[in-house]
Amino acid sequence: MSKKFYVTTPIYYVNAQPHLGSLYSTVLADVAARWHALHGEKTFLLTGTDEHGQKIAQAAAAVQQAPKDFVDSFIASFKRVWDLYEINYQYFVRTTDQAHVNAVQAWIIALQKKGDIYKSKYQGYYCTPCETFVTEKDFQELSSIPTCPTCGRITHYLEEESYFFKLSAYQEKLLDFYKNNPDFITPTERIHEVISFVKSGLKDLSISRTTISWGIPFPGDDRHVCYVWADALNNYLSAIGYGNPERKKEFDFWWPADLQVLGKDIVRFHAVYWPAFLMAVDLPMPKKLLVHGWIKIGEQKMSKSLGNVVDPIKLYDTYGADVIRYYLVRHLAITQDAPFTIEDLEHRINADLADDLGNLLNRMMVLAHAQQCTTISSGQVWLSDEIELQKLFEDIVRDVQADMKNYFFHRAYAHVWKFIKAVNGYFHGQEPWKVVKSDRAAFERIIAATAQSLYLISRILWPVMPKKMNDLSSALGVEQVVLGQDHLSELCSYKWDRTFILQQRTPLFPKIVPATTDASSVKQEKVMNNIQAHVITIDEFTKIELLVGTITHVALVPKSDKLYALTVDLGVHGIRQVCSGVRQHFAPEDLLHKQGVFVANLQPRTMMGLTSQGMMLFAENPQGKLEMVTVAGAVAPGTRLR
Ligand code: ME8
Ligand code: MG
Repeated sequence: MSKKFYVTTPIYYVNAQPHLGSLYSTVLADVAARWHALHGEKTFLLTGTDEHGQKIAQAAAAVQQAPKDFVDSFIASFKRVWDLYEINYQYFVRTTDQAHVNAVQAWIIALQKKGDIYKSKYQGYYCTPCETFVTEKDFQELSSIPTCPTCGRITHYLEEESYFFKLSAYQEKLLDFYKNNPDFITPTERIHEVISFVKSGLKDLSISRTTISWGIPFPGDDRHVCYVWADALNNYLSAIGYGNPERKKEFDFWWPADLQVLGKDIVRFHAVYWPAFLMAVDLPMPKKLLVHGWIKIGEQKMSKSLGNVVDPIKLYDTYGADVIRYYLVRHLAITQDAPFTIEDLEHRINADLADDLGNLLNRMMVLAHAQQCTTISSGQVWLSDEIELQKLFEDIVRDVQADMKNYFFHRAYAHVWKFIKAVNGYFHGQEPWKVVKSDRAAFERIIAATAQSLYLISRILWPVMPKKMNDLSSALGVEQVVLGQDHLSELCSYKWDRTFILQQRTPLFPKIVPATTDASSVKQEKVMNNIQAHVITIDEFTKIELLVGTITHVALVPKSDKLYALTVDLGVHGIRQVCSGVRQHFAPEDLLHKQGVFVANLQPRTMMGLTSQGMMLFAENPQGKLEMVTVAGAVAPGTRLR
């Protein structure tokens, strides 16, 4: 039976559409899975969505939707992005799935039986964006409200009854585990921060909440819901059948995970809590965590809450999937944080893909077709230049394998480019366009060696650019990669004896006209989704004159069932007439003598023949009725808001 490879991505919060950061982790997992598939292994890529907890409940409430309707509304766009980017996932887990709910409850019941859970009270700080309890050792002084050690945002104080998991009991076991498995995390250096966190002392972990209701009911106590991370981490088990006796065989086949991909923001959850959760139910540890850095925009992490995210669909529309996959894997080193810029993206696409690889293929194709040399048979006699290329490839495959063992994708694929450059150098140096005039056999040998090389490239780059490399296979007239077939063995002992029937093809990697620096920032804007309103400066804000005014008269406007003409006392700024379309929402006496907030320096407008010298502010309540914006205590008319 072939080996198996089970790889997971984080499950993403569904409070926004997927962005380039979520795509990055998912592509890395997909490339790892395809790399193992290339060995003939049976692979399982799991991805999905994290749908419970306070953060999601708040996001749903903000748009007045029921949490389940709210989370449902994001699923199609996640799946669409994964499909566009050729993510070959075997299962998409949702934490609101009944199977997941059952598995989490089964896990809690197992912990209860074991005596690892007790009831107490949580008193301390909580970061809702990170859904994390912030322990005292995360902040030094308690003179002010602590900020979250992960995201730096202000936390809030919580005091509630809670069930606790005896995390402290696992401190020594965890330390032993790290010691015996120094390669548990890639890159290995990251394990040091984990060890020092655990060494500094683990407190028991609160795993239930009573002040929120959007979560999995806690077994045996309906007033509690499961803490979202205790719920979410178990997706890696629930998706393959944990807790379901009918799926035991399947679960035993896939677990433990061979690789778990995640960003460095959530390493503590995956390298401390998660192993302890597994130890508590006597399950083996995942074999490896791949912890990558952050994609940044300028100096800041790309994130939903900052609203500086790049939209993968817009990128796809402009560049296509495979070149973006290539860029993410090859040019963002997993060991580092890296800024994303359109300028760099376009530069790399042109340099690596259009100039190096695409051009090699084009030149060979044009020449081969012009000379009717499109059928390439095996049995060439190679000379020293070709033998050198063959040796180089043997080294390259070994180097690629070594780096892929640690999932250092950027290094692995840099080796492949050494080979591509060498083949380019070979082709150029041999001058087949001249050779053909005097030595047909030599010409055919050059074309053949180039075709053999391109064939190897099409296989070894397939995990990163599956569609383009299948196109390359077709252009060479050979079969495409078959999932689960051991192609890698062939590459390791390649005989340079394939036969090819070259096809006419349009260029594989068209060159992009690179934008000038100015234009590229415009292009970059275009691929970004600024979720938040455009950021303004304080100077821009102070241009808006917001004044408190007292309504001294409310008049109906003839022929209008919407408008009132308000007379507003703005103190030293004078008496104004302000038209307001709120007649459906307020009777005149609701407004009369009230203080409201007015935009006082709007250009005057004519409404139903009346001049309006300002705008009164309102906010819509959940029932769709308007509420007045006012100040909590009486202030002098004309007081400026600031
Ligand atoms: O944390 N650069 O979900 P999340 C690189 N639901 N990767 C990034 C990134 C960036 N700028 N931004 C996000 C959660 N990511 C939890 C996970 S798992 C049981 C629960 C990627 O939607 C990266 O993998 O905030 C990061 O860890 C993950 O998205 C966080 O996604
Ligand atoms: Mg996050």
